[in-house]
Amino acid sequence: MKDTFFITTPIYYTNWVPHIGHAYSSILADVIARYQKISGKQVKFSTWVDENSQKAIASAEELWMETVSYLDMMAQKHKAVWDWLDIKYTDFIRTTEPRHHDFVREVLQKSFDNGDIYEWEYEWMYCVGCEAFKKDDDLVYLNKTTWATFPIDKKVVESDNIIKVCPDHLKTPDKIKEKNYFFKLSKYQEFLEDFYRENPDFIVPSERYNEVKAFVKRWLDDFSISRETNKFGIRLPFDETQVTYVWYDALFNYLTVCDRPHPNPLLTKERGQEQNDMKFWPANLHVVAKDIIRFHAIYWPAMLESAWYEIPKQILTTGYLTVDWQKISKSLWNVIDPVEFSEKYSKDLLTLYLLSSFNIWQDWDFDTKQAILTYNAKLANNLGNLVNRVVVLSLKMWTEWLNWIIDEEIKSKLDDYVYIFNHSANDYNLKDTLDLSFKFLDDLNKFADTKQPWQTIKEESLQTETSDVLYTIAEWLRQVWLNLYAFFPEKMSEMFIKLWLENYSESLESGKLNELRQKQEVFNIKEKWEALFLRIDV
Ligand code: ME8
Repeated sequence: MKDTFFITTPIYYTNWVPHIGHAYSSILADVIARYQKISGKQVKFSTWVDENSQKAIASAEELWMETVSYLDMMAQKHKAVWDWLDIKYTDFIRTTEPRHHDFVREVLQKSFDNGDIYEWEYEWMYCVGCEAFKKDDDLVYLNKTTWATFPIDKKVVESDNIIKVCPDHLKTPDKIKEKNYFFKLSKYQEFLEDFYRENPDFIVPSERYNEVKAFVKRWLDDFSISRETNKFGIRLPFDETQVTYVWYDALFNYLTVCDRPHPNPLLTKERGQEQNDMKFWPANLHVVAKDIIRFHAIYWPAMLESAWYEIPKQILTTGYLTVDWQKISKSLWNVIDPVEFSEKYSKDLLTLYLLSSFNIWQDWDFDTKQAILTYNAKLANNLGNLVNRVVVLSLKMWTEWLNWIIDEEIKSKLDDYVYIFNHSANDYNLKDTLDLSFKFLDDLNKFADTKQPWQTIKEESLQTETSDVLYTIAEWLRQVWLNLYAFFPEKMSEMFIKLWLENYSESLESGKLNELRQKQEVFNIKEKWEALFLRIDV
């Protein structure tokens, strides 16, 4: 039986189609899932849409559409983006599906029976943009003349011109006074602190973990898990007049996809799923950005503990992308569509830029010119040139390479490379794996410069030496391609075929990365190749 690996992306809101920020999380998760799969794990990868939100209802109203028709349309639009970008999810979920409603009602009932949910009438503020409750501390002042914001200060007097707003959406939260049900988060404070202590790698990177720990240490308020006035959503099983708070329902999507596989048997069969996928729980990895870390790192473990489920192993938290240094937003007209972008420049360019140009903990301003330069330097030049060199020279040698030897010094570098690559990939440190691979290719380019096979090839007496050098380069390239397959599967498959390694993609897809790494291959280059990564003009 293969080891299992379960990875998730957030389920995205459908008030708009996914932009480059959403694509960042999905591409990151996709590469990790692919790497785990080629390394031999049985992978489950879930994604799709969070539909019981007020934002989506408001968007439907703006378009004069029925909520349900709007949601159907948007769910398809989202799916089309991920399919176009070749995100190889194995599971997809809409939170309006009956299987999710049933499951959420079941877990709510469990927590209610445990005494973790109670009724309370209260007055609070709610930001629809965040789909979250707000306290004064969470808000900032906005000067409506200058649009400048500044921290809440007791000395400032609110006026028509100076108002309190949510710092992310610059809107005054709605004031709500109603009867709600609350989850006893405060009861779980000690549990969470113990859990964090015992699981020092629960959140990566550690900067984000420290923020979460500091937050929990201060004070945890119980939070509202239902709304009286909303009509759309999942009804509470113990009070049908109330609808479940969108975050309480959304987080459980990760478990619904395990406990209740997709209802369409055709899809389930196609994706090789079984009736119940609970063997994948607890999830190995949730990929999220920093905006929703508190929901995943604080609410979620407590909600799981309350309903007697194990807690996921790790949360990988990215920074936030901006465009022109502004929050990505349709009202600012700075939304970059990942499909349009990839159609214009290639998906490989997008993947390379998002995963190699900055560290996961960093916020980053998306820069198209920089993305092109990175692609030209790394894929078109560094990798492309080396491939070209080895192909042109091999053609001149008119010989098949059998059992050629690898240069000893290079051999030890190769072993180090593969070892560290694995280590970084298993730590989900994709920037390191790419940096390492391109550094390795640099070294190989230098090796070629030193050995000058294009000179030695002219000497009959140096034939063996020349073919050894070429074999070394080809073998080294083969190793890099194996590692880069998870990032650029289509192009790497083409490369394998050109080296006459016909069955490679199939073997990788069935988890044979390590076996292929150990193989001794005979290369046989018979024809000139077109460049696979064409340079792009800036
Ligand atoms: O929060 N930079 O959905 P959402 C980086 N439905 N990542 C970004 C980003 C940006 N500018 N913009 C979006 C929700 N993301 C909830 C999630 S999960 C149980 C429920 C990515 O549509 C990133 O992963 O607002 C972020 O956490 C997520 O999209 C927020 O997506």
